[in-house]
Amino acid sequence: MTTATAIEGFRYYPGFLDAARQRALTESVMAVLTQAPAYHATMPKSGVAMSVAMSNAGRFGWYSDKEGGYRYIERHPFTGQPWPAIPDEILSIWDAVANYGVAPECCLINHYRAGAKMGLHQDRDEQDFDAPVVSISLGDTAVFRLGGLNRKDPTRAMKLQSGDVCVLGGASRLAFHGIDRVLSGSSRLIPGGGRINLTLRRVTRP
Ligand code: MD6
Ligand code: FE
Repeated sequence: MTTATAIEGFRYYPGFLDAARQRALTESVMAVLTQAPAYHATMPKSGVAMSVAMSNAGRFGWYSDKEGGYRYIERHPFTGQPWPAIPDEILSIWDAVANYGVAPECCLINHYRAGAKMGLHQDRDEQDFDAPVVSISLGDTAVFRLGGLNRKDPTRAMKLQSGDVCVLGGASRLAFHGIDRVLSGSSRLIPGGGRINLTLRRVTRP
């Protein structure tokens, strides 16, 4: 049996946000989603819709569709409006854990309803891999899978609960990762149920 060794630069902060901060954060995310409604991006070439609903805050938003592929765009693809600003309480989490001198430019909001998951992938649509990606979990518990720099490398599964924060920096910045499944009904935080994951990113080089 092989065990994946912990990859350099990956940090996990279980229970980083207490219940009150989780509620406050959820309210600000819901306010962003009112301005910038979540949508189902489609995969390049196949055009198959992703099971996770997405939206963004910040100067740039991550998006994908059949023709254009994976990319960052400065306006909501359907409303045409600029993305809402990243709420201050989200920026303060970056300040606390990113160890990177400049503010993030994108907060990708991933909303998992029953049955949604995310295949193993690398986050490599950014120009700046020196900046980490900071992930914040809210709502239902997820089974997160973290591998290495090659798709075939051994992986390990870990549960991400509401209030957990993790950082993919250093060598782990380009590690393969995904969400195997979400444990439906494990939390009552998100209105209507499910899980919300926020990832904070730099898109351009400072
Ligand atoms: C999720 N997370 O937790 C998916 N990406 O729903 C990610 O894809 C991710 O957790 C980059 C860095 C950390 C992550
Ligand atoms: Fe990712």
